[in-house]
Amino acid sequence: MQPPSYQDYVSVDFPGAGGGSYNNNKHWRRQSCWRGHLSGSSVPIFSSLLPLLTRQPTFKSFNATSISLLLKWKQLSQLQRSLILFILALLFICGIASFPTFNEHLRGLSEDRATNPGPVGPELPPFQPVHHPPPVQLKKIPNKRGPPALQNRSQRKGNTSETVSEDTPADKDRPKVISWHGAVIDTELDTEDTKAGRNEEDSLSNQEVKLAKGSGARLEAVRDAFRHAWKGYKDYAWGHDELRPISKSYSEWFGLGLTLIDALDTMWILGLKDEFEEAKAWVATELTFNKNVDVNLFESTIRILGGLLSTYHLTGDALFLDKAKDIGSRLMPAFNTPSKIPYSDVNIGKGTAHPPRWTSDSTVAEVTSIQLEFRELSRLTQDPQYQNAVGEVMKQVNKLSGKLDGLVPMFINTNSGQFTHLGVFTLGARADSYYEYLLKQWLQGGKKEPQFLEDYLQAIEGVKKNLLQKSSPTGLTFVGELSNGQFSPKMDHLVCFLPGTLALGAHNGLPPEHMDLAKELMETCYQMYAQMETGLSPEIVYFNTHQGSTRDIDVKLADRHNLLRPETVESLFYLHRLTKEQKYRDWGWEILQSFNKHTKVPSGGYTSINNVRDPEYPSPRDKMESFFLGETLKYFYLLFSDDSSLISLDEYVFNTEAHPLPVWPPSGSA
Ligand code: DMJ
Repeated sequence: MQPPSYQDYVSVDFPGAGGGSYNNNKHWRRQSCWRGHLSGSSVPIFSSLLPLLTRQPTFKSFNATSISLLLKWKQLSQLQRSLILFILALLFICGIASFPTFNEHLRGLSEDRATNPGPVGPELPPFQPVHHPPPVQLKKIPNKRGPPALQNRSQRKGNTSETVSEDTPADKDRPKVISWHGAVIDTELDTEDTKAGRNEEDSLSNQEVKLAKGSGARLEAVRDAFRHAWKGYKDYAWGHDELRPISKSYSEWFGLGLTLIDALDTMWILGLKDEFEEAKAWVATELTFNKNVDVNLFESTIRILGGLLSTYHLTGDALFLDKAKDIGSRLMPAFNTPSKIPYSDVNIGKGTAHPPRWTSDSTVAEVTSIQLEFRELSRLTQDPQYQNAVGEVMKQVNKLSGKLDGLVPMFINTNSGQFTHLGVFTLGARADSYYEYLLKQWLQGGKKEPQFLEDYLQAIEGVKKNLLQKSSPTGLTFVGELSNGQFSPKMDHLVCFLPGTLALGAHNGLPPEHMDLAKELMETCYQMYAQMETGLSPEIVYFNTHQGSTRDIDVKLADRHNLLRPETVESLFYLHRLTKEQKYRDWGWEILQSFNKHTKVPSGGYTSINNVRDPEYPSPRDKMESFFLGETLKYFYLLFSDDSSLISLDEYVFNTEAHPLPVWPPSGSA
């Protein structure tokens, strides 16, 4: 369907649980919502006006009450009457002008999926859904919604280039460099994939093109998606933090080229040499951290420090290590707090740090999910200050009271070092990657730090005991939340990292039941996509648990957005890599096609959307998050690759932004 000719955004801040307006998981972000969906202030006015709009006065009911009203009216002064008439006239005009918005709100509430004319008000240029000719392909995939079409993109000009030379590793601790060849070799064909028969790809040499063709159409589809996303970034946001693909502009968060840095190792892994070289040139000549800018410690650690470290490991290029050292040392002032629990924000130019304006709390996930990166920085630089700082945080959190069976609250105070807002437990926003990093620190260090394992195992038991339930009617296993003893069947999409983490633990010798649970939760996360009309998951779902429910999953109006998040694809990658079950790939393939169908912007880039329940008009938010390139597309590629030595799970741990860091070799070995 055609989008509305113009759109009207209303920005609303949603207050977080006890933490001021810190919101959107780990981001301080305002959420743009469609007026009529969320802007509640207009609703009461229109509700009261509705009778006036829908009913005609009838003189039949001109009864005693009406007469007494008339008498009262006559008792009013001229001024009072004029005022009342003026207000009524004003309400009437507002009502007429806003009736379409109110009408849309009602339609949203009743889950009516009829064509949506959209709200009014000029702002952004219209979102044009990509035209989808018939699929290239491939075997039919079972899909309740019917298989969405894969876009048949125009073939690219042959522009072969020589194989990149690998820098000699300068650091003996650095594990093997993953070459372009390593990146594109797939030993077996994906049996489901037919060869796309494309022309030579612009980023690969002849030899590599052969290899790329042999690696299957699904891998090609991921490369195409990446190139399309990159085109938008390059054309409209080059060197800036995030692409705004609808308005063909960009947004700045830290002003550090966030998308470009987050995407570096993805380009390397996907074998996109030309794109990588261009981005590397920008890092070499343009990227500077000597800037008077406040950055979020967690976000810049996982995306920038993590991205630079992993690119260094994959390429062996010292440029990336130098940049990693620079940003790493500039982030250190965050740890200068009374408790040594770091502040959320650092000014990397001035060397000052501070908590958010409204609180001295930090988020538990944020202070406990920077460890892999700083530990690795210490190992590479042989400077223990980084590891010591993040290790101290883990030591303190390990001993704190306020946990429930290994589950942690969501906030921690930077003055006292104690948990705050006690009694609320979630595996979603503000706590999620605490659990992920317990397991991964244990793996990164070669399984020599038993405290991490102990805490992880205890926490998983805590999840099973307190947060795990089954939905009705079909019995999907889900992870809910607990608030002062009260269970809520709410699950963030963010929780979908958990199946992958559980599977990784089971692969490393933890109880096999962890793998069983991983599989059950994987099915649930997949259903969060499959049961939506666009085939894309909302940000948050609620599961029905009472007998007699007709559907398992409910979505609130405010939670219908999809930010192109990676967690489900990430877990599909782990589950497939570790079980080899084909269904995980097929689920991923469905999801990729849904992204292509509903979030791809014709002029380049992908956009997050407001409404996963409206396939006709999913309502673009005009933002491509850096993690779409850093994580989502990378995990898609690894999911479809048959080469399990491509970022071997025995040699690397992925940080929470999908940047692979090496498992440390036993001391003494190279
Ligand atoms: C990413 O920045 C990371 O994966 C983080 O752990 C969670 N939020 C986003 C992706 O959803």
